Amino acid sequence: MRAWSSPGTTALPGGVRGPAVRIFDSSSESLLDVTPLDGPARMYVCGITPYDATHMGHAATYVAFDLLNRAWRSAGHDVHYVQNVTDVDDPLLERANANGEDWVGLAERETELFRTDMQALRVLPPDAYVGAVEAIPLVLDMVQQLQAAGATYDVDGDLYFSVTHDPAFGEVSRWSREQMLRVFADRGGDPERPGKKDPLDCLLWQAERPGEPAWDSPLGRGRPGWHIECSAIARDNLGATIDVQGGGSDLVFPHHEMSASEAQVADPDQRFARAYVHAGMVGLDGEKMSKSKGNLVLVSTLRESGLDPMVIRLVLLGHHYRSDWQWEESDVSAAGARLDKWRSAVAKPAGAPTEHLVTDVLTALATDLDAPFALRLIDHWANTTDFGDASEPGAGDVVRALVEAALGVRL
Ligand code: 5CA
Ligand code: ZN
Repeated sequence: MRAWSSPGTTALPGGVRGPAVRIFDSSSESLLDVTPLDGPARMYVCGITPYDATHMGHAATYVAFDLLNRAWRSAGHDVHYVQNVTDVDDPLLERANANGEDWVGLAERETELFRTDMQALRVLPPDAYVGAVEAIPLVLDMVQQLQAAGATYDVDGDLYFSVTHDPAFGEVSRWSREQMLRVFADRGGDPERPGKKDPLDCLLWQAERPGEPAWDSPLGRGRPGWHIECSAIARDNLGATIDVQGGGSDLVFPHHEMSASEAQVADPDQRFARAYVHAGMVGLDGEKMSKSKGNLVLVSTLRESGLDPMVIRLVLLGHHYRSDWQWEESDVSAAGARLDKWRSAVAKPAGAPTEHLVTDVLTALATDLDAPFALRLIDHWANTTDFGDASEPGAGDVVRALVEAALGVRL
């Protein structure tokens, strides 16, 4: 499907390059150098299930991976970025039913709103934006490979993936079996279903249910399971091994564990991703912000209230991407004041020296995307420009280009 328009990529001032990018990998619990081994950096980030509008949690996650995209580009790499849209799945069908509307119409409307939100936030679009429905042929190909590998079985017409088939199962999350079992049912799994070989096995293809959409296939009429959607789209667009598999930390298990496992059984000896990267959860009033709980602060509502999207982006960048944090109204006024201060400082004919600033900002971002530190460095530059040494003519242009290229904030 169509992605959104690119805000354009700005060159770094003076042709500087950022350092090699290091990022925290949940699987090894360590900082990994994710310099691409050959060709472009390959990144897959799990996209939305379009049954409700983009909230601050989604926005924080996509802005986090936008920083990674920009850090790789700053280091001189091309980036091949792929994102999915889960445009057929239980929560979407349930919401469409509850609204009394067509599920296709609901998915199209919310996906379009998401595109508009991402564009407003100046998030670089993926090179391939792929819906689950359009990926059905890819899913079917991959399921057939898993069948050939002997890793599938049938329960009353539904096809399951057998997790015990993968010796590396568990290595993404490193969770104990008890931890996995505790959350599986809440996160789309069906541990209690009779006839399963292992409670943790997951659906690959679900036979048609009355009143639900279904597609003809060699596996019978039905629809794809969730995890296989992402492994099939990633493999098809990016190859057997990608550099980064990304999403929010709620996807560590089962989603990223299962999709990696399926991919690794289909392509034995190939690790699905070099790094599994997870953004923290954004909450409101002490609870995770989620469409199912309904405690949402929506990007679109804030935009409609007239708030500059760059203020929203600065609120998000003010929190380290890996931390869990709560949305606070007071962050908005602080980010607004920061944006005004930066805008007035870059507009001056001369400003504080920028040589170290440029390297320090790029280094902060290349070191596990430390945006909060990068913001403080720019604050310091703006303060010095206002009250200290404003000896560099044209410094504002350098900082404007830096902030736009590395942080995605247009001043
Ligand atoms: N379609 C699947 C992924 S294949 C899905 O999880 N969709 S979603 O709409 O529920 O979430 C979209 C992205 O936002 C995911 O990466 C998810 O991890 C992230 N996300 C959801 N809620 C939050 C939150 N409260 N804070 C931060 N990120 C969140
Ligand atoms: Zn996914």
